[in-house]
Amino acid sequence: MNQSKWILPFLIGANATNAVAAEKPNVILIYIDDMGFADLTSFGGPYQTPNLDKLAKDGIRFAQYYSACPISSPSRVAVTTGMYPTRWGINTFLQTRNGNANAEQNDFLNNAAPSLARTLKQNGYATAHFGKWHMGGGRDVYNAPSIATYGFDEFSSTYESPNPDPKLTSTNWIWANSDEVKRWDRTAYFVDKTLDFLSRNKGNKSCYINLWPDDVHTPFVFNVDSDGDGVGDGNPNPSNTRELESSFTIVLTELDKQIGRLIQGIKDLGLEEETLILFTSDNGPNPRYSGKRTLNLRGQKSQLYEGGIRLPFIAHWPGKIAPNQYNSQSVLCSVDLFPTLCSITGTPLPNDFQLDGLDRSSILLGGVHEERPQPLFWQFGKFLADPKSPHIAVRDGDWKLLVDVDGGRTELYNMKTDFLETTNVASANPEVTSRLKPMALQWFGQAYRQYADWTSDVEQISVSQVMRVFPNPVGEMLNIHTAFQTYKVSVLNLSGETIIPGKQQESKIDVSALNKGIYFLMLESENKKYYSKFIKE
Ligand SMILES: [Ca+2]
Ligand SMILES: [Ca+2]
Repeated sequence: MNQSKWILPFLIGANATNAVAAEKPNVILIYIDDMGFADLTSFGGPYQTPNLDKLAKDGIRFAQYYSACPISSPSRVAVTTGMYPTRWGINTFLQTRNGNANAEQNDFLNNAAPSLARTLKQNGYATAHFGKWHMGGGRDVYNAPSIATYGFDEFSSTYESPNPDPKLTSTNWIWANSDEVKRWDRTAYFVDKTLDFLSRNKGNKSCYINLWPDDVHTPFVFNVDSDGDGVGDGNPNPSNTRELESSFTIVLTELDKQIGRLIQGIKDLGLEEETLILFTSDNGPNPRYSGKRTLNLRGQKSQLYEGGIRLPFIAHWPGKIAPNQYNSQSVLCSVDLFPTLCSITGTPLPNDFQLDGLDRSSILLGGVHEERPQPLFWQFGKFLADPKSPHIAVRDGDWKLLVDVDGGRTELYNMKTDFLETTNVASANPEVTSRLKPMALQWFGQAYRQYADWTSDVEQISVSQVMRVFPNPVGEMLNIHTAFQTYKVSVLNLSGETIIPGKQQESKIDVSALNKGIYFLMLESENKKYYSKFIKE
């Protein structure tokens, strides 16, 4: 400290960078897919997760962290926007256009919504998304905006995104054994990209990175090792074994190993004390294996009972977060991460929308319990919700009330005395029920699709910065629109092989000779590559 004070006046440039790095930690948000509350040993479960348990031991664990929705797409929207996802017209998993219409939801997150990555980028962060996206793109949705337009400098994602990485997308589906990076190597691939991004920005810019693996979502695919020598044969386990608990534990072990490698890699880069790691899941488990993955919390993925939304949460930042902390009292929610991270990094909040989350930085960093000053709300799938749970929920203090959108199926539980939600005490507590039920329904009436049709008359940030492709689907001629001065656009097949090589600054590509099907466009500019998909009719 003293030393840098002495050096500062003479080396303003270099020290300005260091000072910024000291105030603004790298932030890595590890967002596991379908991980149950008790998948980690440190959260009471029966499985072995030594690396994740060390992460928990060296930081702080929370017992009452909630996802804003018990399923992928809206959960991810909540983290991205800091807002309840139903406001943006996303209430269940994004699927085909027809399926989305049936669920009364949009095909993708509006890129004019607040974005945590974009907001941090405006404060000088380098930003990257590595892993599953599922906020638009895939199936027959071809018009989802590029991940770049949400404020990410770099990205690599899967089929369920507007920018599928060809190495992960050899076919028109979420995974295939013909993918260059095998299903069981995906987490390693995303960890490699995370470490590479940190390494390239070290000493220059602080990083915000989404590390959003496909694990531990079904199918549980692993590299079969038939002779048991620790080296896989290169073949996936048979399809009828891909939901078994024995397969799940193999995938969980591999995930744990890769996160261990990430933490070691951050240490090796000398960035441990400059890096805040947040670890959690997007929604509860499936299958739940008789409650082993939820510590007997009721329900699972796709339900508003605790098993669907209460998830493991770890914050790790050596030197800033004291080790061995466990906070069982404070209620946190995924919508809090946006304002909390803005607070920690000294980043101004966007002022065009009111965020639903709260700045919980003091709890996150210090573990000091604070009551939540306002209730939390959930909505899941007005029409498609699993009938095992009502569609709307509210948590206010120790009380949690669930109710259907039509006012039916009212259930009340006390989270202090009955967090397993065994006994509905709605009729035994009429004054609580008559307060919370209208509150929940009123919230739903106000929030449901509130900004679903919102359009901005301000030019959307960087929509055209990377690439816009039209028409799509395409008959003969494809038009490219990009703000890059120098670029090259090639057409690749789904195996990533170039079939129409790019020419400099070409804005129209004749695709009349291509067979019907789905192809990638690859834009190369300033030593970066961006991918978009199009369909040839
Ligand atoms: Ca999920
Ligand atoms: Ca072997």
